[in-house]
Amino acid sequence: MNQKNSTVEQKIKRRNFISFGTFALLSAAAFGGWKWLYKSENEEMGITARARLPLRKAMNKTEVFFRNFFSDNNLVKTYPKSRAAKNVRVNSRIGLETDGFNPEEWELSVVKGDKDMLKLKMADLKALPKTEIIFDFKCVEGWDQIQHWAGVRFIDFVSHYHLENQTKMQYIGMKTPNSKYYVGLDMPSAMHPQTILAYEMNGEPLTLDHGAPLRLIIPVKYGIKNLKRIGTISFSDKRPGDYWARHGYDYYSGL
Ligand SMILES: Nc1nc2c(c(=O)[nH]1)N[C@H]1C(S)=C(S)[C@@H](COP(=O)(O)O)O[C@H]1N2
Ligand SMILES: [Mo]
Repeated sequence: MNQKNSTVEQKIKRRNFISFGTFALLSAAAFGGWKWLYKSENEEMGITARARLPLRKAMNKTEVFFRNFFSDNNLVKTYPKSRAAKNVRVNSRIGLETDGFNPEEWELSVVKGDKDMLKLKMADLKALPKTEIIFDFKCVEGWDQIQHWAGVRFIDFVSHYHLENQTKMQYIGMKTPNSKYYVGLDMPSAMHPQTILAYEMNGEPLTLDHGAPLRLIIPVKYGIKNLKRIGTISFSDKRPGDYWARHGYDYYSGL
């Protein structure tokens, strides 16, 4: 072997040593990081699916970033009526079981405080200003459709019933009359000017499949948060339970 070749060989050996060393170091760091994450505490149970606390913290940071980025004044894109689907998709029907539910006897319960409950009938809601919206409804399962809904804007509802103290809280919870489907909403999204308590679709009263007599239309969120057949609305500073968040979906579920 001549002089030249052996220096080349030495160089290769050194390179191999360096790259193996780097690999070993990085592996150790990755393993350490994994162990740290694995050993760290779980977030508080019961509200969302379980995640290690540091991960939950990171997720909350991203959520706050997007919340600020898409803040209140940003409106969701709307469309002309002619673009609205005639055959509106029905997705899922949790909490819409026919267990003795009678839309004629339906009332909306609004929990204002411990012993303070509003009970409203359809006529009360219809007496408020009606707003319509045509927008692209998006389901996390991967479909979307331009749909036409109408009802009372949540902010109009709040000011008419003087719910200012309640809406100073951080969250709203809504559930079906049988409590089988329920959603938690951050207050800014609920108070977004395009959020509607809807009683009409394509100019007609809602059908049972679409959430008659009253459903939530919240265009800044994915379909999962658009609760059909609202029974109760309540307010809190703690995150209310959320059906799909409990099954591992993102609690915020914003677009
Ligand atoms: N009560 C109730 N509301 C619900 C659901 C449900 O299963 N039960 N599914 C949600 C989901 S995942 C979507 S995409 C929309 C679908 O609304 P649609 O059936 O009117 O298209 O309703 C939401 N609201
Ligand atoms: Mo959905």
